[in-house]
Order: sequence, then C-alpha cells, then structure tokens
Amino acid sequence: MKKYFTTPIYYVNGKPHLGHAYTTILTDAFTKYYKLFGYDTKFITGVDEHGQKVYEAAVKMGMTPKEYVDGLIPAFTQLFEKCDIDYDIFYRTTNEKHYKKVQTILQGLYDKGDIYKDHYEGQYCTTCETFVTDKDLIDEKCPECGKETTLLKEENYFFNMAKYAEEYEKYINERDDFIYPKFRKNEVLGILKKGLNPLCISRKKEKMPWGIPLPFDDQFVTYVWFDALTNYTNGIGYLEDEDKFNAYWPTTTHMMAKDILLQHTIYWPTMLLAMGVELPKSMLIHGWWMGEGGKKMSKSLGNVIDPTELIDTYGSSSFRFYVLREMSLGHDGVFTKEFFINRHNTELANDFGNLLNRASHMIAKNFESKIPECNKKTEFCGPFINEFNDLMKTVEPLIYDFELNKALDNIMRMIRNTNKYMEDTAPWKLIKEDKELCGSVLYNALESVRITSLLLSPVIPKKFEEIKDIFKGDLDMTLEYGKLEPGKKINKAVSLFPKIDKEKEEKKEPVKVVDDNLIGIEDFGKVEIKTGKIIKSDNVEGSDRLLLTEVDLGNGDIRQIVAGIAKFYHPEDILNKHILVASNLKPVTIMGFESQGMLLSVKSGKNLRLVEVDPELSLGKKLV
Ligand code: ME8
Repeated sequence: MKKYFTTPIYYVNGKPHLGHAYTTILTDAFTKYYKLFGYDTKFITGVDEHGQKVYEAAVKMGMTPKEYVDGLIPAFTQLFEKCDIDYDIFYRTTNEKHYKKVQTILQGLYDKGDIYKDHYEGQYCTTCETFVTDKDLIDEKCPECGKETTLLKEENYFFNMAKYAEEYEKYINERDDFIYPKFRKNEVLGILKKGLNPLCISRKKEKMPWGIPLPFDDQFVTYVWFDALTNYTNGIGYLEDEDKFNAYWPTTTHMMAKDILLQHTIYWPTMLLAMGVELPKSMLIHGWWMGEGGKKMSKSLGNVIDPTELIDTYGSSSFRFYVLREMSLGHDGVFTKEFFINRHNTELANDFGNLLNRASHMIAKNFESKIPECNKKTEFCGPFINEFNDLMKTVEPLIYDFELNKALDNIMRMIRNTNKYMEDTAPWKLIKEDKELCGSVLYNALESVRITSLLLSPVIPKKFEEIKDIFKGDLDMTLEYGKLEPGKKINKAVSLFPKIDKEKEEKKEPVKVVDDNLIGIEDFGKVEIKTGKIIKSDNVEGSDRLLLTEVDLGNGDIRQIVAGIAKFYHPEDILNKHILVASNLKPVTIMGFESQGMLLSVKSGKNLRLVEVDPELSLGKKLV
C-alpha cells in the first residue's frame, strides 16, 4: 500500500512563518499516520523559486535571483527540521530536471493546440502572482492582499482550461472523496459552472526574466503556476521513472490552504487532463491562521508569527500538538500564546503526563519495575478494554477521512478515561488488598500508555522517542490490545511534559508576533551607509534595467556598483550626483559585474529616484 502526500511549494521571498510550518507539519503528521498504519509513503515539500515576487525581492537586495533564493533555502530546511518534519523530497524549481520537464509538458500541450498565443490586457497583482479580473478588484486593489495591481497589456500564451471542464466536472460529481473538507466541493463546482476563461501561462521575458523559457517561443517565460504545480508530478518520477510514478501518483493527496484553492482545484486538474495524467486521489484544503487584527497571517501583511522561538522555549512536540489540535481542519484558527499554554498544561502536562507517571511509577514501586500479569478483572476493566478496542478501530478511518480533530479528540478522551479508570479502580488501595488484581489494573493502564502514545506519535514524534524509554526502547508497535509482555522490565517516566508557569510567562515580553517590517536597532546598526559621488556611469549590455556605476566613497575607496535604475535614469543623468551607498554589503555578481554596494533610492508609484545628499558633505561619511 502506497501513499503520496504533497504540500504547496512555498515562495522564497522571505523567511517562512507559522502558516508554512503548519501545512508542512500537518502533511508530515498525516504521512506519519499512514506509515503507522502500514503504508509505504512519500512526502514532498519544497520551494517555488521563480516569479515576479522573488525577482523583485532579489533586485531590491542587489542580488541575482539565484543568489537570493540560495541564501533563503536554509531558513526553510532548518525550520522544518526544528518542527521534526521528515520529508522524502525537498523540491526546488530551479533544479535542472524540473526545468526540462516543464518544457516537455508545455511543448506537448502546445503541439496539441491546448496552448496558443493571444492578446491579454488585465490587472496583475505581483504580490499574489495572479491576474485579477476587474470585477474582483476591491477599491482598485487586489482582493487577496489589498495591494495595488498593475495593468498588464501584452501578447501572451494561454492554456485552454475550458476544453477539460466538462470531463473534470463529471470526475468531481462522481466522487465524494476528492475534495476535503466536503463543503468545498460545491465551491469548486460553482467555479466550473461559471465557465473557465483561458489561463494566461506566460510573461514576456524582457519584463520578467526569472522563469523557465517557453520551449516554442524563447521571448516568453512560463508564469508561476505552470512551473509550480508540476512539481507534484515531476518530483515523483514523471517523465523519468515510470514505475515509481505509476506506483505513487494515483495515491496523491495535495494539502494546502484556501488561498490557492483555485489553482489546485481548477488549474491543476485541467492541466493534468490535458497532459493525459490521472487526477490525484484527493485534496485537503485547510483554513488560515489569523494574525493580530483578525487578518490572514501573511508575509505581505507583515503580521506573521515566527514559530522558532516557541519551539526553542517549549519544544517541538508541544508546538505540533497545539497547531494540529487547535486548528479545526477547513476552518480558520487564531494563534495565541494563552491558548497554547492552556493546551499544553491541561492535555499534555496534566492528562497525558499524569498517566505516564502514575502507571510507570506504581509498577516500579510495587512490581520491581516488571510489567505485571493481567489475570483478574474489576467491574471497570471490561468496559475500559472495550472502549480501548473501539478507539483503535476508530482512529484509522478518521485519519483516512482527514478528521484529524476527531481522531485527536478520541485519543485525548481515552487518556482522560484511563486516568478515570485509575481513580475508579484505585490501584494504590488494591495493592494492599489484592496484589494480583492491582497488577491487572496497572497492566491495562500501561497498555493504554503504549497505545495512546503510538496513536499520538505522528503528532508528537520527538516526545514519542522519549516515551519509548519507559519501555527501554522496546515498544511493540502493534495497534492491538494485549501486546505488553508481562515480566519485561520498564523504566519510570521522567517528567515529559513539565507544566508551563502561566503567570511567569505572562510577565515576559510578548514576542509571538514578528512584524516583518520591524528590526531592532542592533540590526539597523549593522548596515553601513556612506555618502558618495557617482564618477562613472554606463549601460550594461543586454540589460535595459541595469546601470554600471563607479562611486567615490572618499579616501581612495572607489566602488563598482550595479544598480537597477536604467529604466529611470540615462547613464549621464546621474554623473556627479552626491548620493548614499549601503557600503558593507557582501559583493554580488550581476550579469558578470561585481557589485560592491547598493545605491539608495526611493520608489514612488512608477517612478524611482536616487536619494541625493548635500554636495557640501565630505565623501565617505557614515549615516548616523
Ligand atoms: O502560494 N495560514 O506559496 P506561499 C495557514 N508558491 N497556512 C498558510 C498561511 C496562513 N496564514 N500562510 C501561508 C504559494 N500558508 C505558491 C504555491 S504550490 C504548487 C505553489 C501556507 O508561500 C498554506 O499552505 O504563498 C498556503 O496555501 C501556502 O502556505 C502558500 O504559500
């Protein structure tokens, strides 16, 4: 039995945040559940490296796009490691095979007539990398991120999605297990009913060079979605390893948030039908983590939470438990530190921690740390064992139905019920009256520890490794009652989930929201900005965007600087200007020229101006 899970590939235009961590943790947890239930799984995540957003971010930093994306990759891989995420494939769209496969796919569709050239005029949002129709604009701005859109008029290539709409509609109508949560199915059918416009799949290379060139017209690059979505097939052997692809692809589940529902439930299936590839098995569309002010947490809104600090302080398992338990799949969730502490303290420290301690400590104290026999029964044992068997039967189908919340509800209820079973049977009293009966109760309680821990292991993998220590590393992984072996030695549980002192935490600085736009003075202090004079300025051959300048920073410090200002200045316009230079940036090579700093400028609407300073100021003076 095989299973293939995917996350979106994330834009590399800033550091990842809670939202990115969440989808990847969610997908990781599902992959781990499938593994637990005996599946051979593959899990792909990665990054979406092309596109206008990345290109603009790189230019802003004075870097080439590739240098820029390379520099940001560790932020993603390190965060995923911190979150105990075990992906099989970390996909980068700048990899060479991807490049070729995207071109092969495009050529195939072009040859079939599904891709054709036409005129396009419309509003384009660079933040969301999406064309926005006039009727969707809100106050002339993008409905998704609220930023201004720009009017794009160009000849472009289009994919004829409508050709496959009917076939796709039939596919959805015939299935109840394709789109999760199920209430999203009608939304998708509604989009199809309205009719599908041709999808613009290209951008003029001269305007946006950072993309994969169309194989049939190298004046164009393919626009993000055709490049990005095919990572899912390309990463699992498409056009490369047929056996692998055929084995895993039909089992695919795509996970994402609702912001990219349209791209996944409309663009992608019609693309796959055109490619002649089977549609994925299912898609899970979750809600958004909301930031302060009730708005979607997003890099462009600057209201994101950095999970790193929470994980460093409270551990990855508590963090994973919180995000997976708190977010009701399909709906939006609000992240607050108060809720986080409450969940940790009640369910992990009190309920689960208590159970681990009580059962293992009583066995250590009264049974020489050996698992007791289970030969006798109290009146509570029968119903307890039944309930327990029911739990094992219910969790697996709930996971297949993406009902993670219900599965976790059931597991946590079982943990509470085991604590209640201990209270009802009172083994601390039984030990004085009937040691054999006491041993039987403790056997059942410890078996509940084993099974509930196993069922929680996909959510709290790191703590699960520590729980295994109770069983001296030898924990039977079978989800069946009665697998503990009497006579085997165990260890006492150490405090696995220490309680968080809420009052102490509340006194700490609230650090949960990291405003992308705010930096400390210590960070600002790292940037050295100096006065300079432009003493040479030329065009850069092959680029209509760059000027090659030389800037005098005084004391013989002459810098070569490549500046993205050619659209706003002729070379001679800027000669002898007194300007400001970021002078301690690492040199980067742009179009073959080393750039040893950055000219400071201000963009206002469509215009850009260099920041000029009083020529009376000496050269090389630091901004203070
Ligand atoms: O859209 N709450 O990349 P992206 C929950 N590159 N999840 C969130 C979230 C939030 N506030 N913010 C982000 C792209 N996410 C494209 C995808 S796929 C072929 C190409 C998660 O960096 C969520 O999974 O904007 C969302 O769908 C994804 O990050 C968007 O990531």
